[in-house]
Formats: sequence, structure tokens, C-alpha cells
Amino acid sequence: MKRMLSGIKPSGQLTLGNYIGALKEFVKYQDEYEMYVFIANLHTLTVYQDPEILRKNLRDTVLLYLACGLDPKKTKIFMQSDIMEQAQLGFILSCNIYLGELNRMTQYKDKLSKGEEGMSSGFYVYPTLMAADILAYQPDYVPVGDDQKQHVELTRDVAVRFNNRYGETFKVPEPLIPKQGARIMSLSDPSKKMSKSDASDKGCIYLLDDPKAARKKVMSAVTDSINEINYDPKNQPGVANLLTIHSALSGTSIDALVEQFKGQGYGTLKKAVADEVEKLLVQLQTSYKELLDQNILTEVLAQGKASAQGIAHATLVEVQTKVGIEI
Ligand code: ATP
Ligand code: LTN
Repeated sequence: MKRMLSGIKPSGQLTLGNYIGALKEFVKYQDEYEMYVFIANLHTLTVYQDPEILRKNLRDTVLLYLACGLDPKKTKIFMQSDIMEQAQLGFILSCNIYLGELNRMTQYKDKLSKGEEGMSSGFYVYPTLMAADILAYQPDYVPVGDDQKQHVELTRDVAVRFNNRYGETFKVPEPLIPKQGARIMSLSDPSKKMSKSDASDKGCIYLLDDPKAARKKVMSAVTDSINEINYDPKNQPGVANLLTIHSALSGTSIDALVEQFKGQGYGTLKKAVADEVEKLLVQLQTSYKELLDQNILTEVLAQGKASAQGIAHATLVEVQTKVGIEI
């Protein structure tokens, strides 16, 4: 069975973008692959987090993983910081990644170009930890949304470099980007990714949003003045985003949706998308509440840790031996 691994950063409440671009894919894959999914809690610290809010986000993230359909009997769910091998491997990998490579990371360049102040050095080196998160588990595939592709490519580069320098050690993993829905856009500004760390939450649907409030966000989504329903992300990004969300949630192809809504107003499309979103949130939140009452978090994470740690440990020991720091 091929192995798959991915992580989500619990720096805020999970969003519809996370669901469509990542979680829904993980659930789809868990029957066919040996699946590892972790909560990237160390990564959240690259930007200051209020400790109490972070703790709540961690719990909600695990519960939402489960509510979305990840089954702990099939998927190993664990907390990044529980596996200390990952951070140790991260340091060794950072010594095999050049400054020039980190300087080219889009997320870093974006912050730099916006003149963001107080960027932490942790944020700058975070792709090196992400490489370790992945390579520690020797996965075949890494399912991620579009924005993470560059980091997986860096991971591949360092794996190849390490293998060339020290002998075959790491499997070189492939990113797996969904064909559709890899970048759900903000409802209020469809030129930007729907992001949980957005200052304004008007464009972002959180999985724990009140379903009626989420409907309103969809109904006030920014579209255009063309007034024709086409799938044209370049010229009609708002409409294309609505079609993508509908298609991801309903399973109807975008072509079929364009046909179905041809000649109708944007209000009709928005209402149909709002129905899909409301249905999803009601269903997720019902299971979230049931899971909350079951008190199963500690057990799920302990089981995940037990399955994950042995693999990361074996990789770290091999790496430490190969680089010569063990006698
Ligand atoms: P932030 O919103 O703070 O930038 P993020 O949501 O991108 O964070 P993660 O939560 O770690 O960061 O992302 C988890 C997964 O969800 C990644 O695979 C990422 O590519 C995917 N993802 C995040 N936002 C979207 C989106 N708008 N559309 C599709 N996939 C997304
Ligand atoms: N960097 C990712 C989250 C993340 C991840 C990973 C994803 C951390 N480690 C390993 C896949 C594999 C993010 O910020 N979205």
C-alpha cells in the first residue's frame, strides 16, 4: 500500500478552503492509502498565537478532522510536536537547504513585498521543518492545496540532494494537488485565496460558522457585471469560485452546472451554493458536537503518535548515522 502524509496548520478555525482543498481529499484517499495526517502545531508558532486560543483551535482541528470523515482506524492522526524526531530532522535538513532557496519561497516573498514587520526567523525557515515533517515518514504522496506545492517541491529537492550527498535515504515524494478546488478564493475578494488568517472574515467560511451566517456570506459574494454564468476564472473569478465550490460539494461537474444555470441570474447560483454550504456545515457541526461529548481526543492522538513515532525515529537514526553525528 502506498503511503500518504499531510498536515494542516491550526492557526485559526478550519475553512471551507481547507475542507475542499485538503480534508475532503484526505477522506477520499484513506481507503486506498496508508494515510498519516498531523496537526502542524509547531508551524502555527511562526506567527504569534494566543496560547488559550491556540489550545482551542488544536482541539477543534482534531474534532473537525474526525467530523469530516477521517477514521482513526484507517488514518493515523497525530500532533506534530508529539514526534520530536520531526524537529530534530528539521535542523539537519535546514543544513542542506540554501538561503537562496528559502528566499524564493512565495509565502515569504509575499510578506516581504507587503513590508510586513516583525516576521520571525521561524517563519523564514518553516519550509525546512515542513520538509522534515514529510521526509521523516517516507511517503509516496503528499496531498496539498495549490499554495503548498512549492514547499513540497523544495522537499523533493532536499531529498534528492541528501540522497546524492549521503547515499539513498529518503523516498522522493510527489505532491498531489486536486484537479478542482485546489485554490478556493475569498468570497469578498476572488483574487485572493480564502484564508483562515484573513483580517476580515466576510470572504471566508469557517467550518464552525453558524450555517445561516455562512449562507449570508455566500449570498453577498463578489461577482461581476457580466451577468452571464460561465466558468472563466480569469475574467469572472467570483462566478468561477462559486461554481467550483458547488461542484466540490455536490459532485456535479462544472460543465453540467454551467449548463444547468445558463441564462439564470447570479442570485440563483448563489442560492444553490448557499444550500450546499449550509448542508455541509449542518452535517459537520452535528458530528462535531457528538464527538465533543465523547471525549476521545487524547486517545485518538495517542494512537496516532504510537503508529507514527517508530517510522520517524527510524528515519532520524538512519539520517544521523549517514551524516556522521553518531558513533
Ligand atoms: P492560512 O489560511 O493561514 O494561509 P492555510 O489554510 O493555507 O493557512 P493550512 O491550514 O495548513 O494553511 O492548509 C492546510 C491545507 O489546506 C493545505 O493543503 C492547503 O493547501 C489547503 N488550503 C488552504 N487554503 C485553501 C484554499 N483556499 N483552497 C484550497 N485549499 C486550501
Ligand atoms: N505548511 C503547511 C502545513 C504543513 C504541511 C506539512 C502540509 C506543515 N507540514 C507537511 C503537508 C505536509 C501549511 O502551512 N499549509
